[in-house]
Amino acid sequence: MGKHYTIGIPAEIRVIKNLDRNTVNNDEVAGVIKHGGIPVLIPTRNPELMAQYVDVIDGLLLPGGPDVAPKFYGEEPVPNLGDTDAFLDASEIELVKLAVAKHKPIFGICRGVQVLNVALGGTLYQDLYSQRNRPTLQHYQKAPMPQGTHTISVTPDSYLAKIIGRDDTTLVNSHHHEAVKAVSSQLNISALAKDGVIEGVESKEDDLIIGVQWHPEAMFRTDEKQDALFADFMARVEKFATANAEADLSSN
Ligand SMILES: [Mn+2]
Repeated sequence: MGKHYTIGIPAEIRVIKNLDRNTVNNDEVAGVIKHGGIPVLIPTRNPELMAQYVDVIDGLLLPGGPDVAPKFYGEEPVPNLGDTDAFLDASEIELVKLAVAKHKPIFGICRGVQVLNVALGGTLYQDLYSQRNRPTLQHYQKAPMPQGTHTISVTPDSYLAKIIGRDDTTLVNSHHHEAVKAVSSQLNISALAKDGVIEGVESKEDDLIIGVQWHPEAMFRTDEKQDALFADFMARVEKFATANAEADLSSN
């Protein structure tokens, strides 16, 4: 691609551990750079500035991170809820709403799926193991992150199926104890674990939003399917940026 598109990645600030510095997962940055994007880290202490950030990015990558504060979907915290940061949540929820309104593609990873769902009106399990009354697989793996541990069933006719196929033996890594509970009315389920836990969501009407509950950024270097998720993201960014530019021209 000729133009380098800018990809906003919200930066976590480790307030929880009293480390006052912006951090982001290097692997997500590396995946974007590999496919020609320019990552732009977005500080997350000022949710009111997110409209300005959305104006300067072409796509939004929501990385993994802490749990989502349950107040954002109308619940009180249960005992097994993990670390949360309401400024990070508020900033990312604002980014999702604005990116959707301005047709900027989104790629959500792990926590990113959860933020997507909450921003668009869905709810979460705060903790799968204490809240889900069904047999549940190990979703917080003890294997190294680049290694897949549980399989997924990809929804027929989903956009995700076009990217990674529907091989029932596809292994993904898993590092979560939260998961989507009630799916947003704006999203479809694109993948399930064999225990029924939701592992992927995507937009209903187009390919603006793709979210996966696993960590492709830890696998893309050695796994073609996971690499394809980053390639597809940048292709979507180029497609929507071109369409947005044409729409701007015709409205002037
Ligand atoms: Mn999982």
